Amino acid sequence: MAKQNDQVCVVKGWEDGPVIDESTLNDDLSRHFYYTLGRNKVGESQLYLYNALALTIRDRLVARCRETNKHIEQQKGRKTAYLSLEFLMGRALGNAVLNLDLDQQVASALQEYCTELETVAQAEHDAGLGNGGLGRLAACFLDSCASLALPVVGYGIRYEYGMFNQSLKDGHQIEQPDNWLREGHPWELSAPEQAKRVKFFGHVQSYTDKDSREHRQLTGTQDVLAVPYDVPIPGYKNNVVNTLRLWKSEATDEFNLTEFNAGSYSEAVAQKNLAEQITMVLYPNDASENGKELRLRQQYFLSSASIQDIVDQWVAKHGEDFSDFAKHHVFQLNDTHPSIAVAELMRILMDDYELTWDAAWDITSATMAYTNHTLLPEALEKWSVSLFSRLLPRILEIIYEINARFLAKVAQQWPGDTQKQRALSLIEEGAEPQIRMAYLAIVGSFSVNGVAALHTELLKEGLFKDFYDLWPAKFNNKTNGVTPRRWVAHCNPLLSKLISQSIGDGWVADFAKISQLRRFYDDKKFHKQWQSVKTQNKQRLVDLVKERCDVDFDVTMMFDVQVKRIHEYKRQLLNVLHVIHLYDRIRRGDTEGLVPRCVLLGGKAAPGYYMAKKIIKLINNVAHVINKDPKAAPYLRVAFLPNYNVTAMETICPATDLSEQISTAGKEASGTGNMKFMMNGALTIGTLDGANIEIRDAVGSDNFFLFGAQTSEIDEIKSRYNPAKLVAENSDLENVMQLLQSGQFNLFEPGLFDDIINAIMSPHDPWLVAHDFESYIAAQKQVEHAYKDQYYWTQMSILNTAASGMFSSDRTIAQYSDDIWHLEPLTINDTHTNK
Ligand code: 26Q
Repeated sequence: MAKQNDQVCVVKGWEDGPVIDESTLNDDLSRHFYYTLGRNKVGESQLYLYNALALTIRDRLVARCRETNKHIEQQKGRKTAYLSLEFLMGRALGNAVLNLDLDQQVASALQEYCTELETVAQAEHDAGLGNGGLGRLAACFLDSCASLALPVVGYGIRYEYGMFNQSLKDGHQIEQPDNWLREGHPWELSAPEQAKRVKFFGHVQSYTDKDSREHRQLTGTQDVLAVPYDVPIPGYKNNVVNTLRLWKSEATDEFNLTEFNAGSYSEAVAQKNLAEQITMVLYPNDASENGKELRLRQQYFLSSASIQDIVDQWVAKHGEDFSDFAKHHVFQLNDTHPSIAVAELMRILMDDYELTWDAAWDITSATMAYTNHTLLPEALEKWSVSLFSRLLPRILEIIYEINARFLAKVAQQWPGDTQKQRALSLIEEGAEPQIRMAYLAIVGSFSVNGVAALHTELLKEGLFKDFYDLWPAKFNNKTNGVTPRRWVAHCNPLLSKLISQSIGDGWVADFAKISQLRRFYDDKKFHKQWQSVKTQNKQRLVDLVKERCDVDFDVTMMFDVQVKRIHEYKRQLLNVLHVIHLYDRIRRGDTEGLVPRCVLLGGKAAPGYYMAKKIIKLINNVAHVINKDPKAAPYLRVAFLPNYNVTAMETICPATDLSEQISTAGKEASGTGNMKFMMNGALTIGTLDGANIEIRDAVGSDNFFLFGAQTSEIDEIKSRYNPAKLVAENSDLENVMQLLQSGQFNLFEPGLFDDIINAIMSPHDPWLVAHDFESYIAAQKQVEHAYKDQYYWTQMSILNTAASGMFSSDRTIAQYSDDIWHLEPLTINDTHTNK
């Protein structure tokens, strides 16, 4: 499209672009291969073929994306902007082929190149723009929004470097930069003409307009450009293609010019670097790392660019009348990371469009909604007031004003209670006053939600109790979910085929239908097929573990898996203690009832998290000792899979028998790995924490291995906690600690694990590892007992998959839409493929 005389000029006959259908896929693939990429040999690297195929698929996505946007433009209803510092997308190709229903055409087109989709797909780098659960949740949500035909746009950051690549050196984690864009990213389309200007630093000035109204204005700012890169998000076989808009920071031109005119060329270039630094790298911590200025810049950069984008679109369509804005827009804040958007929308409405405080506040507090993802008080985000006043002086003013007005309400509710005011203030007083971002998000939002039933209850009773007392109606639960497209249909094709043969293929779009599998739980033939699928999936994991860890797993053994970020609260340590216990039994010849197991652990530690890194080293040392002991080989093999990521999980979850979800009760907000395993027929050994509780409720207590202290018991246990006594009274634990202390796992590295031993033995251990050891070991015994009866185990496995319907992110998103967003689904016919 070209613009002429302010008229949009559309090429006749190409209003919607050329017609593209399946029959042209072959031709398009070769055109992209030979011409767009300029290759001429079929034997050329898979990378070119991957790129040609991605571009071929992208053409089809672009056509549908345009159509979807047209519908969103025309519709009168609301639209959601999902703001997140993280979108952990993984690979896009396989998912796009699945959602566009192109498997067969792609397979036949690739035949001409003597290859297949699975091979070509390996060339794609994971888009690892997230740390873990929160980022992957955002990615699953986008898939579900598109699949439910909901008008939702994701806003995030186009990090040049995503989550670091993890490798191991002598069992220690080594971080390497993830240069994921090096070989190009064929899915994105940039729109530099829609760049936004984000203002940092500067000074606030007042001026009075002709009606004697006072206004505030920022001067002397240092501006950075936010350039959008759009990634298409295809819905499942519904012709909807939504957009994920990722912002890249760039220097502004005149910014360089002023420096250049002053004769300081090098400073100008250095300033350019400063601007481009903002979107250079993802922070690899999944608990807040306090105080880093660059992180705050990222947060404001995303929030400001995204809010400007929506407001600019509004003004282009409706002019400067914002009275209906809140009817048409919702901003969902993925944790507090983009919560500065509350103040930014206020700033734009007041300073740029001259709305009064009250008018701006009515709009802001009716459009913002906040999702909390953590119960750990130490993980709640805070920023120093002094940093804010330097970097974002106008935003700080607005936050002060929000706080003043809010504290007046608090004073009304609790007259004379200054303690209450201090406790609820958005500003935490002290030597270095801090802004409490969660409080800003709660005060500025009409909805506050937790991510699992227990989590939401604990927020209401604990962390946010006073706010709940003030505004009970704001609080709601939205139990997390994961997309069954990626996490079953795509990653487990064998199981998908079996399921579809049995109950039809409606489950992919409507995962509640998966409950129909229950019918087969006592069907012998079905059992055999179910087991055969599991064994084949295990073989794929065997190959991966051999290649990455050089450890021999065996499909006839039980696959016991814990993969997730390494955190003390997730208690990988407890898992290791069980492994050491099994090894101790083997050494003592106490092998009766032992079920041969392959134990797999994987996950990244935040680079500055000392204990997490020690735990990785311990896992590797324990694995090393066990794997080289021939006595252990028939019973136990242990591996730590380096660089656990989305793509690795796609091989891991279909192959898992036993899913380890063993966090200290009350600490894991939800968990989502637990759901992926369940869908793929794994049984869970777990505590009553996060969504485990709902998983157990759904599948029935007989089909779940429960252990450990409950949340309600934790305080009392802590008040009398004495690990030394527990060790003395439990010979299994005593033996395990003995082995650890004896240096069995660190023969040439004395003292290496002292900090771990001390943590377990500390009466102040917040994670209660020693306390839950006994019941964990007992639950593991039940697992063995159950696994020995393969018929019984297979029944439970089928029941787990059959009961996993509610853990589809389609269900979660339907609830977000019904209760918070109030969106109308789009209906889009396939105008491009003439279907
Ligand atoms: C904040 C400030 C500065 C630097 C980093 C951060 C930061 C980044 C990522 C803080 C937290 C995160 C990620 C948190 C996270 O992944 N939480 C998980 O969210 C999942 C989805 O709701 C839940 O299932 C998990 O229980 C929860 O731990």
